[in-house]
Amino acid sequence: MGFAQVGAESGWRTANTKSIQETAKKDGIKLKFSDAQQKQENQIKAIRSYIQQKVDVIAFSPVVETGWDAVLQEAKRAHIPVILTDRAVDSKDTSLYKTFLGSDFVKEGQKAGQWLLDNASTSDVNGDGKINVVEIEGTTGAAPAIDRKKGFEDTIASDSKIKVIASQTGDFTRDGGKQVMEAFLKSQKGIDVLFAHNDDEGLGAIEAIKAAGLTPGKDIKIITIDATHDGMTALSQGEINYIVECNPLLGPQLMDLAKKVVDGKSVPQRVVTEETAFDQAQATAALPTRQY
Ligand code: GYE
Repeated sequence: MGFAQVGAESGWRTANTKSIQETAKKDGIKLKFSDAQQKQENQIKAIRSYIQQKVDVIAFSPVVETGWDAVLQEAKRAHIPVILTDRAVDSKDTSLYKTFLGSDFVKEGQKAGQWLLDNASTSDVNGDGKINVVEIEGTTGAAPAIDRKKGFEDTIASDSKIKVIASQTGDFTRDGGKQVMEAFLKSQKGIDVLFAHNDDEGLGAIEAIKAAGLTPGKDIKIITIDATHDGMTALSQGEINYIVECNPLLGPQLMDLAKKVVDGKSVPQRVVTEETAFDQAQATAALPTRQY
C-alpha cells in the first residue's frame, strides 16, 4: 500500500498515522508512507511515485477537495485501486476511487451547532441579548472545513439570536488557532462563543484567551471537534465546553477494505465511522480509557 498522508498538523493526524502504520504492520501489509506537509503538490507527487512503483493499492487523505481528477485517472489507467481515507474529493467521476472511508463532517458540524442551540440560555455571556460566535475554520478547501462550517451554520440558523460575527482559517493547527483568536480578540466586540473546527485550534485559542486575561470556558464558551486526549483534558477541566468526536483510528477498517479491494471483492462506495460527543462530565469519565 502506498499511503499519502496530509501532514502532521494535529493530534488527530498523529493518532491517524499511528493507527495506519501499526495496523499495516500487524496485518503484514507493506506500507509506503509519505507526509505531504499539508501541500497538495506533495501528495500528487507521492501518488505518482506509488503508481510508478506499481503498488497494489493507493490510499490517501486529500488535503483539499478539488484538483484530483488527473492523478486519479493516471492511477486508474495503471489499474491501481484508490481508497479515499478520512477526507473526500469533489470528483464527479466516482469510478476514480473504490471507496471513501471517513467521518460525516456535516453531521459533526450539526452536533456542534445543536449543543449551542440547546445551551443558548447560558451562552449569552455578555448579556446583550445576542450570542456572538467566532469561528476558527480548518484548512481552506478541505472537506472537514467546508462540511463542518455548513453543518454548524445551517443548524444555528434556526435561532436568530445566534450569529457568526467572524470566521477565519487556523489551518487545523494550534499555532493557527492562537493567531486567529488573538486577532479576533482585538477586532471583535462581545465574543460569547468560539467554534473551532478541531481541538488543536481550540487549544491554541485558549492560550490567546488566557493571555488576554479572560477565562476560557466561562468568559468565552468553546466548542471543538476531534476529542483527542489534550482536547478531552481541557474539556474535563472546564476550559472547553463541548467536543464532537471525530475518530482517527481508521487503520483496521482501511486495511480490511484494502485487502478486499486487492482481492477484487466488492466494497461499499462509502464507509462512515461511528462517533459520539462529550460534555465535561462525559469527558472526565472517558479520559482514563481514551486511546488517542
Ligand atoms: O479533524 C483535524 C485534522 O481530516 C478529520 O484533520 C480530519 C481533520 C481533523 O487536522 O484535526
